[in-house]
Amino acid sequence: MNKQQQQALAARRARQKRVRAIAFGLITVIVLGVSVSLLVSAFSSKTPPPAANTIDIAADMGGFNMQEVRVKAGQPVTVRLTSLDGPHHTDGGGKHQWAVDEFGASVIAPAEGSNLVTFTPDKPGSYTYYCDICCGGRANPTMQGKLVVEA
Ligand SMILES: [Cu+2]
Repeated sequence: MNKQQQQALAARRARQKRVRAIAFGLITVIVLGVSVSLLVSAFSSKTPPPAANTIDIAADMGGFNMQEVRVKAGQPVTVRLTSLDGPHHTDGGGKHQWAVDEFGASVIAPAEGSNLVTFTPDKPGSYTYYCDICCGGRANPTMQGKLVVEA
C-alpha cells in the first residue's frame, strides 16, 4: 500500500466515522423525542390527578354507603367510586354511577372496580347525587345522597 492509498483509506474511515456519529445522534434525538412525547401524553391524559381531598364512596344494589357528603366550596374534590357488585348483575352489569348535575360531575365505576372524578363545587348549598344505572335509576331513593357544599 502506497502513501496515496493509505491517505484514501484514512479519509474513507474518517467519513464512515462521521456518518456513524450523525446516525447515532439522529437515533438518540428520535428516541429522546418519542420518550418525551410519551411522558407528556401520560401526564396530560384526560383524567386529572386526584385532588388533595379524596372521598371514597362505595355502592352496591342496596345503595351508597354514604347518604351525605360534605365538601368545601371552591376547593377541588375527588370522588373515588367503588362498585361492590359483580359483573353478573342483570341490572347495570354491576356498574354504578355517582353524579351531581349542578357541577357536571359524573363517574361510573365498573363491576368490582373503582373510578375517579375530580371537580370543584363552586356554589354553597345542598345538592343531590345519584346513580342512574341500576334499579330504577335516579328515581330509586336508595341510590341517592346529599352533597353539602359548605361556604
Ligand atoms: Cu347504582
